[in-house]
Amino acid sequence: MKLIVSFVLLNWVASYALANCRNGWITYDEWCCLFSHNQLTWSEASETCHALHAHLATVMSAEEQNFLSTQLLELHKNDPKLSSTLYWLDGSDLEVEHVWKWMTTGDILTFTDWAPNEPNMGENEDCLILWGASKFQMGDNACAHKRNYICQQTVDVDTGNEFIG
Ligand SMILES: [Ca+2]
Ligand SMILES: [Ca+2]
Repeated sequence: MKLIVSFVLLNWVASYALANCRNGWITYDEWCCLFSHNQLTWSEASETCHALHAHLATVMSAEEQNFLSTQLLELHKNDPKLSSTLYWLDGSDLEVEHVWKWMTTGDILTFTDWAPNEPNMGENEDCLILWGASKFQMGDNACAHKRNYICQQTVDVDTGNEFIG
């Protein structure tokens, strides 16, 4: 019984630690997410996330897609420019056309939520976006465009470790 209580307490402490993202970052599961206010090219956005010890956001499931699109719709609910607002994700088909990979891991995308008629521009559009015009479903976009971006990092769980042992 004591063990179970300890385990529950440990989980609670870990959850508490997980809930702490830096100011301005939003907690989701074991992630912290930052929705940018500025616009950069895909490469610049990727470098900016790295400088923050993060990477451009990956989307591994319908739940994650739903979280990001819901957050973005809320963030832009009174924004007249919603339909022309796009956010970079970590995905690219720069290496092999039509083969979309998460650049931070090199893994092929296993989940996609393409907007109608996307991806549509082949070699001219090699970077992955969430697109306001389609309630932030995915699209391909030219990497040199300046867009908003989403940085993502794993929550630092180290703060919970001092309770172990
Ligand atoms: Ca492409
Ligand atoms: Ca496109």
